[in-house]
Amino acid sequence: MITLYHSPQTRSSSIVWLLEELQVPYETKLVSFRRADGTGEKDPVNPHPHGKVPALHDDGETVFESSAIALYLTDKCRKVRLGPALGEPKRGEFLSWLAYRAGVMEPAFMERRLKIKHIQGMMGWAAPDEVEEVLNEHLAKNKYFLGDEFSTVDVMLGGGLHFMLLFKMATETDVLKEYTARITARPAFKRAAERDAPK
Ligand SMILES: N[C@@H](CCC(=O)N[C@@H](CS)C(=O)NCC(=O)O)C(=O)O
Repeated sequence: MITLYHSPQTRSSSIVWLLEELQVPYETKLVSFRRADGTGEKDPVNPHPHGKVPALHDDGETVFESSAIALYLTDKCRKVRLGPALGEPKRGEFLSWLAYRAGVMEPAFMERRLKIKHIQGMMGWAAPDEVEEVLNEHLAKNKYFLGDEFSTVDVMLGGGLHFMLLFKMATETDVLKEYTARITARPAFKRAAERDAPK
């Protein structure tokens, strides 16, 4: 049984959405974590080395960090195809966009929110305006990140983008609005949101 260490309405919610898309049995273990407002604490049951969510246990394996968990699940649970397998066309593009959420998009928008000066050539990510340009340009030409095929990238990067727009960390454009409306209309997204809703 897949166990997701989870806290509602956090980055681990993307993994709940992914598990719903993949239609595999899973359980969630709700854990506490250190919040930005100073409340909460690391939960000793959470296997993430920094006590962050998400983390996952499956079949004797521990996986932490959203991108790693997303790739692990997409590769392992292939009853539903959510991206090209190793050796298939577009695998490189799939991996690149999958890494882009935690490696480029999140730090860029966080840099903007915290008013950190971007130093070209030093930061490991691109400046927020440039990230927005790339995302808008790509999604203006493609229904989903991989073209016509919905994939894990839309759950992870698209879901992250949806969150950034909701919290005004990214600039709303018609292209991004239409794209995020398209992906959040999916039944699996709605099931995950219902599961996460405050009771
Ligand atoms: N790089 C991690 C980020 C995970 C993360 O920071 N999650 C937040 C909740 S949304 C957290 O657990 N924060 C607690 C902390 O920073 O100690 C990933 O992509 O999975």
